[in-house]
Amino acid sequence: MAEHFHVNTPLLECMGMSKRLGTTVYLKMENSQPSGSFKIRGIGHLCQQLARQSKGVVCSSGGNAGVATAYVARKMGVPSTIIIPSSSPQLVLQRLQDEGATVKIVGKVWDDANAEALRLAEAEGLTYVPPFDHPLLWQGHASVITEVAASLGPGVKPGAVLVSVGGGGLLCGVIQGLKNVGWMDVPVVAMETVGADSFNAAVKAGTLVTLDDITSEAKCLGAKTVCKQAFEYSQSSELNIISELVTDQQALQAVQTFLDEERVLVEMACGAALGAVYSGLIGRLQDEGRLPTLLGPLVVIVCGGSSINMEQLSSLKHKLHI
Ligand code: PLV
Repeated sequence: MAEHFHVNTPLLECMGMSKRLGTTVYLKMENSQPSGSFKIRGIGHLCQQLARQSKGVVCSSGGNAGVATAYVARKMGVPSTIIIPSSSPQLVLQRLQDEGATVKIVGKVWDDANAEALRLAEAEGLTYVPPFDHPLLWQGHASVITEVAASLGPGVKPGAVLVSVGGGGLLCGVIQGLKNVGWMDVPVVAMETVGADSFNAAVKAGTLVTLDDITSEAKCLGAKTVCKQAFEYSQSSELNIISELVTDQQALQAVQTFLDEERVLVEMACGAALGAVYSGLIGRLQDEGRLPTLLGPLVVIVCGGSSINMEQLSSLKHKLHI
């Protein structure tokens, strides 16, 4: 059996973003993972640990955790059931079915689908694969930073790392990775969209917050409550996590600019992180002194995502009046 399911992704210098910021920007191309997103790192690791003897796995997902689970399960020869909410686009359903998964559509947002996944795991004795809240996921995701360190080479340290936050699994993995390579002092800019902002709401409130609803079109960022570990990291005086938001329009504009300039199509969940550069937010944070002068290159985790194609992009543009 494979040691792991993810690939070592390229770290590419991004001329367009570097020009905008006046500092070197590197893109960690997680969109080029076999499942189309970083999720395969953590989910591959978790399934290796927990699902070897399993009679089946069940995952609740906005889309990408499901695709990663279905991919890993197929490679392991284990049946998979993926529960997605009705807000996930049709193309994800197709992608999951192509991976051989049994797909159920339950509820309106991820939290609804998750309740069903937990019920099914219990009732049918399936291994539950959480999309973002598990230490094994974070351990798996941490490899993204180990790879960045290896690519940058000795003596080069990022000035900051830019990530999108949904349930906070990627953020926890990135922090774990920064700890592993001795980069705990590197600031992390944690991006969400307005309307899928459970991390930002928790940071502002000083306690975990459950949103009433997910009103953003970045459905893969749509966990109503961020995981506890992500919130706890935000409270740690040893870490510098800057929580910021972009609008849906800014996230979608970022997806378009990225497609135009880098010729890569990613979903809005990823557009949230890209939007921090393209909307001028990073520059503004620096001007305001909230982001320290970057002492090294900015590393953007291009988390990717499969919930996008040209038709979906047009439909989102129409919906968001762009
Ligand atoms: N998406 C999860 C949770 O959805 C999922 O089920 O796929 N970028 C992309 C492309 C994503 O798909 C996700 C998470 C994130 C970023 C955020 O990662 P997280 O949840 O670990 O913070 C509800």
